[in-house]
Amino acid sequence: MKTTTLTKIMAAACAMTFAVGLTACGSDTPAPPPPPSSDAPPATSTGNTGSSAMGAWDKNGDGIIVVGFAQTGSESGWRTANTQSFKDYFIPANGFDLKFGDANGDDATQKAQVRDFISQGAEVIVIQPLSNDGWEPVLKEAKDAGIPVINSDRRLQGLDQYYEFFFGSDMRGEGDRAVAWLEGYIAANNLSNSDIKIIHLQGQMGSDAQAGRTEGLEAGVQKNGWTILKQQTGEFARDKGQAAMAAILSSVQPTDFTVVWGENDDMVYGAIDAMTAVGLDPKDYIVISFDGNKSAVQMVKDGIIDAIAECNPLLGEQVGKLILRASQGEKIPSPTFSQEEVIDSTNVDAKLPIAFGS
Ligand code: GYE
Repeated sequence: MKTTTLTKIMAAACAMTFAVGLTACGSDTPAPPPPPSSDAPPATSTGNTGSSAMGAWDKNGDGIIVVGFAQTGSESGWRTANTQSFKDYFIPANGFDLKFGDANGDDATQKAQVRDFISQGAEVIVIQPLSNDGWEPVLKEAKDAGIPVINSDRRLQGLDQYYEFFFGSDMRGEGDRAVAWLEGYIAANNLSNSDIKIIHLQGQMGSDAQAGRTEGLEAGVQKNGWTILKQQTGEFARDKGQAAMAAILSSVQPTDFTVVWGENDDMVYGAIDAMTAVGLDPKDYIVISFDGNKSAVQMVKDGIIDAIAECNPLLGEQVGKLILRASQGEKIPSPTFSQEEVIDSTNVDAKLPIAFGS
């Protein structure tokens, strides 16, 4: 059991009395907090419909809405599942023609692709931004061209006036839920806040997904007196997570840290690779991840990962249906967040069969 093995790590670094307290631990699985929901007012109709059956956003009235989709790249399992969900739903049979923009992890490329969508006359643009920075001029251009913009996945903070609605995850909520899980774990296992020493692998800097999850952790650290021992980005990718963790492990002792907080599953896989490469057993540490790919959920089942703050990538159909409603003149509540919770040993059997990806 995790807390027994964790005892070994802590016992080497902490006072004997504390180690004895750990050995006497009980359940390690607090209940997750309730999921978040939209903080926006209920939908109302503006009565604004176009001539096409597809509504006002089908400007040329041919029954198909041309959607420019600005995707970040293919950095993670989450991203692969997310891309597929858009390609599956945004098809002519559902009234869509999807123009796919792959930014390949580059901010400037992504903004250039959105400008191309504008100049090529896309009827709607969906933006899943790499980062939060520098979007205002591009969004103004779309507005001036009369092209509705939808923001999904990572929220463009502070730019709500430029998009029709946001649909995706509450990233700060995910960070807060992971913190609440760790607080519960500490209480259930009679751990001490002073022994929570964290290696923090951050996602792509400047993205809402990184910022929200990091802010949640930093608020938890501040509130509880935990320590962040090392903080480094792995850009949401397995190889970069592995490299970041390997570099960190070359400068810390195995007993210096007790927690690995990785801001997505892929970086956590990389961190685990780096740990095992130097003979560390991830089961001896508290490992917290984000997303919930099937392999990661299996690792919760196997006791390797302790908790995953869920993040739903399957946004394509939901975004598509909201676009159709908005095109018929309905005001879509914004922001609208996916319902998400924490996966741990208490609910892993229910979560494993429905987990996304591989
Ligand atoms: O957590 C990560 C991906 O924006 C929610 O991006 C998304 C994040 C996700 O690369 O795996």
